[in-house]
Amino acid sequence: MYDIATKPRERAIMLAVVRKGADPDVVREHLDELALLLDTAGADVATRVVQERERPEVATALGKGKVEEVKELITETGASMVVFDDDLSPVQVRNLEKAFNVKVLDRAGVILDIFASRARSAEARTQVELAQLEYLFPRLTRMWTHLSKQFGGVGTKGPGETQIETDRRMYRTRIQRLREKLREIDVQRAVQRQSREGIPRFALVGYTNAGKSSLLKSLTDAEVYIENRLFATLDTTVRAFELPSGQRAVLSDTVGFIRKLPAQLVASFRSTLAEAAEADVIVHVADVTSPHVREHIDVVNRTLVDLGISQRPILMTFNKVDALEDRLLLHDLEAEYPGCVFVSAERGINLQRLLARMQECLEETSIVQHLLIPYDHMRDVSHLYSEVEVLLRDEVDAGVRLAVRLPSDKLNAFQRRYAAFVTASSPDPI
Ligand SMILES: Nc1nc2c(ncn2[C@@H]2O[C@H](COP(=O)(O)OP(=O)(O)OP(=O)(O)O)[C@@H](O)[C@H]2O)c(=O)[nH]1
Ligand SMILES: [Mg+2]
Repeated sequence: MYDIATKPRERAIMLAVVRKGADPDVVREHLDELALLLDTAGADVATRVVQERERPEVATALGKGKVEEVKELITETGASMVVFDDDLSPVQVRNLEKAFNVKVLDRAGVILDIFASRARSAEARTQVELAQLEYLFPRLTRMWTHLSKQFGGVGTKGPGETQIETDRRMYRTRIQRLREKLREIDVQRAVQRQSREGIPRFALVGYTNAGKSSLLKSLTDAEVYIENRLFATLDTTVRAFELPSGQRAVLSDTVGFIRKLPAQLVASFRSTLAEAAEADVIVHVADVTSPHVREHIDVVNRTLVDLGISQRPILMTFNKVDALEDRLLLHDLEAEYPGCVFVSAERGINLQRLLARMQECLEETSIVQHLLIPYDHMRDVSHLYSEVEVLLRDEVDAGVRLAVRLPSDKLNAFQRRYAAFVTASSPDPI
């Protein structure tokens, strides 16, 4: 992986291969975002090239004429790399690098590079390294095969090929080690989450730069890293806060999403994202000032589906209303996303309303159960306090009467565990 973030700023030529008749606004926006990604990675854009084709050329993505044109542009601008907004196959990268004599990356490669230079915690570093190796593995092995054919000796077991086998084994061993390490981290995280069992959990998710960390900070006073760059956050931070009812809850902030997030990253960040996966309510934060807010929402929703966490109740939250000029947009969005909230994390606008909606969403997804526990089972009472939210406690002749609230998906397990004590309902309204 090219470590472009630690080097002096580079110059890049950006390329998009689009179908004939593609909407130029959409193409521009995708390239604007790629430029932002490059900026974050430490490169400036020398120029942009858009090629319209029915489908990308198998060998080089671009047509012959375009390859020549880009070659000239490289000489003219002194660019040191060519970056495609589209996924490139290992063969395409190899052919293009040969033609251009500078490095060639695709969007996934740039995103991986940013993650690699920003990962700080052991967990994030392990996850990024695994994603990088998995991304590079097919590319390198095919490249090596190609090199061995080109440079290796005649015969089936030339020295080149032996080296490839050794390197491949090394890669595989490393990938194996990293996977094991991540499994250990998974277990640790699961234990941490278990210790918070019974406390309602909310997770902030959203497109990168939407203001998730800013919201965590303003809702919980957490000291978190906020920056006007993509992927400022790569870890999960969990902080306690209080709902309007006075009930304690936790809120987590995690890595942001983006279109074409490399599948390898999504896969290896699963343990970081597990906090969101197990949340009672997902707070989906979108930047209302982005002209592409709806597309961003779709990208996030699709990523949630990929991660298998789309069934959770989602509270749509539009951030940065302080900077929004088009007030009419609010009415449209309100109609499109009923029950959504408009806030400003930075100016503290509407945060009470957001908290109230969070509580409502939680109540909608939770179920109240009533129990009567005889006095000789007091241990179960203390268990309940650590496992679920106790809404009401009464001491009556027959024992302790409790009303507790629990997430609906825990109901079956709960009813099995406390079958002997669950009563139909409370004689008194809560
Ligand atoms: N105008 C305005 N800007 C905001 C608001 N909230 C956050 N920002 C800005 O938006 C940028 C991104 O904020 P973050 O909180 O880092 O966003 P994030 O969603 O955590 O981003 P990643 O971690 O990179 O995915 C920063 O420059 C913030 O100052 C807001 O309410 N209004
Ligand atoms: Mg963040």
